[in-house]
Amino acid sequence: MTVSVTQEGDIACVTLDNPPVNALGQAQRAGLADAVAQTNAMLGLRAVVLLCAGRSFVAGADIREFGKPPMEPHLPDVLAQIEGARVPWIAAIHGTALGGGLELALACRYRVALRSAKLGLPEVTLGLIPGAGGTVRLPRVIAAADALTMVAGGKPVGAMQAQDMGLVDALADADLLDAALRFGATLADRPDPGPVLARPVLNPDPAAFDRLAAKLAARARGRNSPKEAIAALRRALTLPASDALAAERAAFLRLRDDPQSKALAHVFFAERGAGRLDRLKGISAPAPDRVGVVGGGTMGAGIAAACLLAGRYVTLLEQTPEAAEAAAARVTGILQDSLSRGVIDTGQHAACLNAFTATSNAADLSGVQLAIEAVFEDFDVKRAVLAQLETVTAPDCVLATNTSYLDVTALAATMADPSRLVGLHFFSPAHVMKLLEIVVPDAVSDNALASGAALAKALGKITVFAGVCDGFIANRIMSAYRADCEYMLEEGALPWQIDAAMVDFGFPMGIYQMQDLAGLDIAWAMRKRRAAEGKRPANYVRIPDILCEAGRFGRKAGRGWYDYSSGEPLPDPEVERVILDESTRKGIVRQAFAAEAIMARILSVMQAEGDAILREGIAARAEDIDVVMINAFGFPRWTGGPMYLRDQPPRIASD
Ligand code: 3H9
Repeated sequence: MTVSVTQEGDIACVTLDNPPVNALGQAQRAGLADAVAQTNAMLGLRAVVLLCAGRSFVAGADIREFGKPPMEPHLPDVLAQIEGARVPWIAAIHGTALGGGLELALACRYRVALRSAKLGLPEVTLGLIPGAGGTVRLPRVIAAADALTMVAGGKPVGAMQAQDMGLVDALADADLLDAALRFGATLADRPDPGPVLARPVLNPDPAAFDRLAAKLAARARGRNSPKEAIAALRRALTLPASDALAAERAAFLRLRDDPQSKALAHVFFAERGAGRLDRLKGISAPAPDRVGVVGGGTMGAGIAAACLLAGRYVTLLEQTPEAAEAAAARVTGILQDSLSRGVIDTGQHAACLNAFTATSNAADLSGVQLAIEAVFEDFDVKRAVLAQLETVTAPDCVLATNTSYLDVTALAATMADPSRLVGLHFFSPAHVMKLLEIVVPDAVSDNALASGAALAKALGKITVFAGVCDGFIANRIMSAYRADCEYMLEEGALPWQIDAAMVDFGFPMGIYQMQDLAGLDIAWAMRKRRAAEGKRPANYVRIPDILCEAGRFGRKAGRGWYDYSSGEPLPDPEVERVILDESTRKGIVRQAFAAEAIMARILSVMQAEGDAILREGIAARAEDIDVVMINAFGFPRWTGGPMYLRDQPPRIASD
């Protein structure tokens, strides 16, 4: 039974129960339609409260049904029945009311929400627009501009903001059902606002709407759905409600078959599947509460801040009191910034500060349950830190290395107990970037792996398990396509042409601007180390070394692949001359590269490296590689990722 009806005095309670997030599939739609018929037939009712069992209100239509033929009853019809019910329905919202879930709540006459609840229409993030009246009902409940932001931006709002907007009629602190029943008892004293669809749209200021629409459309870049969402909102403001509803439904059904929405659904499920590892089935570990971080540079401070923001106690170890103080300043700077940007409130900020200790005394790590080293990327340095950690922490404390490239199995082999070591590869800035690669060395215990995974979940990271190899998944693929881009430079392309091709494809920035932002000197130092170890390939490209020798370390130096003297990245004739000279020196006849040819090459290198990674068992599934490339390097999400894209018909990268 997914929908049940009970009675509390003169109020009926309709409870939807479809774990884990009450997604609306055919059975739930049918159950709701039955509940409308049943409650319509009940005598002496004042109202109906609609609530959900489990951790959340409705998270939307069941995305798993999208690839299948539509099944009756359709959601718009069920919502019309709720809106036209004999007595008003009150949605009682906890957790999240998203997509079809918020549309369901909008078909109710009133909405009561727990303070912690979130409400939103995130369909654009799935390449869709609302398909059950969301674009038509929302601007009849909140101001048109707010509705546009929610529909075309896709970001949910908190219940308190929703109340300010007029989307929520009452807030509850704890007992939601009780609050909804009490709200129901007051209905006789309130003027009836009538069914939402019968109300006029709110504040349809066309000029303000157009300005906001232009801003949101610019942000959409290659994605089709935000532009469709804007068009749907525009129709809702100008057409009769019934016409706008019909047009919204037609657009929703069209977009549901659009390659972008199929790709985005692939990513949605891939991100949720990536954090699963067969060997951990049935094994769970509590997320460590007390975390140690060794090294307080940019990465270590970011990791410490990420842990604090996720409610952990953090002890950060540096080599000297001065270094500990500098690291503490970095961490508190991040926390202050999080406070200023509204990521945390003053209470949470104070709690983070209380939970944080920076020290130069290794013994202070004795009580931590998991310690992450984020020290200089050098095998011997990391080996020494791990040896120290083994002596100062308890034997059951999990140890983690944040190395980007080093052999984690070899590092573990230097330890007294190699089963304690797991790789936790964060991306910088660690408190912002969603991706975390969990690197699985040969000797790691299930418990250490499960603890690392539990910490990642507590930090809200998208996790992907990776085997041990040079660069794991993300950096290995990046190294491969970066190398090929350098060959393209020698063969005839220029950095700004390669960057433009990548941006046109949908990347937020090209590989050369990205390198300039990160700084060219770290990779240069690594190349020199590898050369000293005799690891220089025969067809080595010298161009980046020549730039570094000239002090062109990127944005921070004002010069790198680009010239930043004006503040903006500008193509630089000096860089072009270095590239042309190198082509001449190697006897390469330069040829022009079209943007499509550049992208085709980059994609084929990514896919070939991805295939090698799968063959070697470094990644378990092709979709794990998609998840990594999207979240580490901004590979355009709406294409589904490089591995997914390869199996699709061409031309889905842009509209
Ligand atoms: C829509 O509503 C269209 C309508 O306008 C029109 C209709 C006509 N369907 O994320 P989690 C699964 S479009 C099916 O790990 P969390 C998810 O796969 C939809 N399954 O938990 C996972 O399964 P598993 C608009 C869904 O607590 C499990 O639930 N709605 C759906 O971190 C737990 O998910 C959205 O875009 C679904 N709609 O986050 C919201 N949602 O355990 C999409 C979740 O087998 N959902 N699952 O891996 C979310 O954003 C997050 O899941 C949510 C919970 C915030 C709700």
